[in-house]
Amino acid sequence: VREDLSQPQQTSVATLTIVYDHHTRGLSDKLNNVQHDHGHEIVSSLHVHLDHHNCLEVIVLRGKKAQIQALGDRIAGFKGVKHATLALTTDGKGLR
Ligand code: NI
Repeated sequence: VREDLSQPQQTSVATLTIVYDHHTRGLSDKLNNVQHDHGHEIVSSLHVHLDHHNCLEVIVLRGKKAQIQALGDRIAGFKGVKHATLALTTDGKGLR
């Protein structure tokens, strides 16, 4: 997997986990819009309402590693996103 991920053009699969406050003005719209705009890279997402303020979202991404990382960084940088972690793996084709 490490070998696969050393190539920026390699197809990778990743989960982006974010925790955010849905009361932050405009954030829910922004998250929704970016996921619609990147529908070809975003495979699925799971949303958990943690408490009155906080939401957890796990977004599954697939695409070129560099693009996936850039998209992850962009979402992580949205105002109101408290924590973001991107876990990269491969599509498994190069693995036995
Ligand atoms: Ni929620």
